[in-house]
Amino acid sequence: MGYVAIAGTLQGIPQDVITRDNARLMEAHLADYDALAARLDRIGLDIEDIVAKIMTLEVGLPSWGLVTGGTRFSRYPLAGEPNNIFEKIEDCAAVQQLAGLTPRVSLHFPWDKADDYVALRQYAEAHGLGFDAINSNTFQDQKDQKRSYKFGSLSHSHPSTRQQAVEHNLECIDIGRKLGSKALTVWIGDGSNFPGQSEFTDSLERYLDSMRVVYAGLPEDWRLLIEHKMFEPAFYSTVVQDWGTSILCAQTLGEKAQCLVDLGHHAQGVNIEMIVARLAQFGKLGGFHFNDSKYGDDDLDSGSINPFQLFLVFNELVYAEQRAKGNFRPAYMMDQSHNVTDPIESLLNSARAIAGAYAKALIVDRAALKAYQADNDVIMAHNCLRLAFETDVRAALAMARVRKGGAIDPIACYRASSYRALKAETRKFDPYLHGGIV
Ligand code: PSV
Ligand code: MN
Repeated sequence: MGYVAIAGTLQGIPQDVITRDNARLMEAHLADYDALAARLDRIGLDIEDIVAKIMTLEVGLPSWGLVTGGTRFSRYPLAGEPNNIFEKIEDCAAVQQLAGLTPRVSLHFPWDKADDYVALRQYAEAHGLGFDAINSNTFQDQKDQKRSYKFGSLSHSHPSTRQQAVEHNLECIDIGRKLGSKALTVWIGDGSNFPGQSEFTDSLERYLDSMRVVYAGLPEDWRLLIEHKMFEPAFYSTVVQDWGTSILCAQTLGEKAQCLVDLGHHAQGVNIEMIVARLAQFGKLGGFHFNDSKYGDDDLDSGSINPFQLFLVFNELVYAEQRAKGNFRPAYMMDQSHNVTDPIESLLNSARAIAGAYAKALIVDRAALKAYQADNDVIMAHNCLRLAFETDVRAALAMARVRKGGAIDPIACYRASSYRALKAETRKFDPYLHGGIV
């Protein structure tokens, strides 16, 4: 099936809608931009350098984040939401058009299975999109699957179940090659719900044995991203529970193995920005799943609960980027579940929050910060961060979007386009579809 044959328009948000909406806001935007430029100039920064840097930021979209998510209690579908990976690509393209920093989609298999990956790649390319890390799924049982993952997958006590999980990961690599992806992200739900249910050391050994086979199947220029998670679905222990186990596994497996940090996968109160610094320092920070949380793995919109934490994470990322001099390239992706909002609007807001945190981290006066730290001037060192965080950088973000052909106000523009309502006219809608993630 070629992409031409697939229903849907190649143009998601009509260009004239973007142009019209930008014209409406341009005067105020330029006034805000000049004011921010003057403010940055006073602290020795050229706004043009900041905008140029913001324009280089790229964050992958999660294919599973384009449909309304759900909890284990219910899911409330939205008319006009996508039914398959081709329709998800269309929605990703709309996000990319408006926000300009999400040029790739991260797929999840088997959720995103297609008959023809060459056609899928062409379809994405025609929409201006590529593919980010491929995610394997050995945390659910699929129809016709021989062995169950109820008691684990890559670390399962039975070799045949481990073998099946390994084969699935190898198949993901194979699909990813066809799509032009360059990384495989492995998150497993393996763990235990009861003390005594499984042996910590043995299960990690079995996991590593399986991962060695997956690692051996990686193409030369690929990375293997290990995603840790402290709990859920296993609630007593998980096999890859934290960044310590993750980095040990990555170091054991080799160069191409790195760690992926999902912001929702830690104990409450954990200093995640410090984990970021440690992983980056030892060359093992390979990827990110951005989201936000109040309690656990809530998968809320990036920056919606704790924007200061997001800024502090980016403060470490920018420092690592500057220290590495071009040799630091973690794959930034979002991993969110949009249960009560239009997913496109949530992703647009998240893109803005992520870019905003990056921009604020860029304007931290690092020379002054180092000097204050050396002098143990606590308040002034802290204020170096606070002042950057408190700066309103929205005009710089808007300028970066406009220069990429995007919108000054992405959500206003999206609403003006009636995109979702138009999709609701052509896309199949099943209000009784209750699965959490499809
Ligand atoms: C697990 O909670 C996770 O963060 C992993 O990245 C999965 O692939 C994703 O969520 C699935 O929703
Ligand atoms: Mn994740």
